[in-house]
Amino acid sequence: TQAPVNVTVTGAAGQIGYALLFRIASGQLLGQNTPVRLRLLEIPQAVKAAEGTALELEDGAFPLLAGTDIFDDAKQAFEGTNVALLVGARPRSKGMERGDLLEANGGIFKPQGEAINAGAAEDVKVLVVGNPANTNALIAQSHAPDVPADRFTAMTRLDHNRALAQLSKKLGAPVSEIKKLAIWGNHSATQYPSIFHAEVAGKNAAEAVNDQAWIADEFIPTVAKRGAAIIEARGASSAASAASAAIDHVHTWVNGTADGDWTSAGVVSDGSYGVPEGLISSFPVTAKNGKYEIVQGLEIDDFSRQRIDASVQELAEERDAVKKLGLV
Ligand code: NAX
Repeated sequence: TQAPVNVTVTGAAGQIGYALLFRIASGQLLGQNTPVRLRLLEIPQAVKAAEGTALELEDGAFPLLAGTDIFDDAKQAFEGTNVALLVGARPRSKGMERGDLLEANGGIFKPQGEAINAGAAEDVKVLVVGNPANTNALIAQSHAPDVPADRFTAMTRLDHNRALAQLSKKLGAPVSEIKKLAIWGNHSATQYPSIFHAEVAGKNAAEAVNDQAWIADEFIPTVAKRGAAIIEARGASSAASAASAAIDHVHTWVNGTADGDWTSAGVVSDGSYGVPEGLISSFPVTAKNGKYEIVQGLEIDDFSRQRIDASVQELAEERDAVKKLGLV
């Protein structure tokens, strides 16, 4: 049998962690033939709660779970890791300025990047979920000079899935028939979910919708502000849907996208579509042989251009802010 794959999850005692760990243990991250060993990272105050979750993982008697170890030290948690899910982050508290938020997260993602650089496995794949996800990923990546930059990604798959669901409802078509949706830019309210290249049962989705006002005034804001709507309704931020999207992101990365389809992920820009090189921005991406690649050669209309530029501008500002703080 195959040796277990090491999966590190940070923020393991948080609400996304709680939804995520059981799905990893059940084989949904890497498949039913791949045993996993979980390495949980938490801050010292939350280690006890993580230990409680580890007891429950044991009680799941998952055939693929080779064991669970808990750490409060990043160097140890990322030792030998093959898949790193960076979920734990510093949330924005009342009255906190963006600079303070970026600085607090720099204090988390810089040492984690260094720890990945020092000890992760050769084939490590990193997904940053903790917000601000794109810029946290950039901070971690810039402190891991020995790891290929394309191993660092940020999660926009939840936005992608939200967009799929909204379009599916609008057209009365199952999500399985929708292809080539794309989230562009930052995982924030400026993100641009685009249906202009999307296909529904083989037809162009924007033509099938045939309602520009719905796209501009309903679809885009509903997807971009869905996180706030969940908080409003549930009294807590998205957790199970975020965990589900993290599973999808890694599963696709490892297993590839279907022919004739793509997905969305925050990846290091190579300058494609005018997105400055080095920024971690969401793009339409395909996955093949364990690599995400930006879909090339798409025509970008004026409506899309403006929205992509606005979100990328925000990413550039976040990068400049963390640069000033000496974090990248
Ligand atoms: P919780 O506050 O429930 O859990 C976060 C956990 O991280 C806590 O247990 C905390 O102790 C831990 N933590 C803090 N600093 C740490 C460190 N240095 N090392 C290890 N663990 C640390 O938050 P939760 O709801 O689970 O959300 C986690 C993150 O995901 C947040 O930043 C949130 O904003 C972000 N999200 C990102 C999404 C995306 O699509 N990219 C969507 C969902 C979610 O909002």
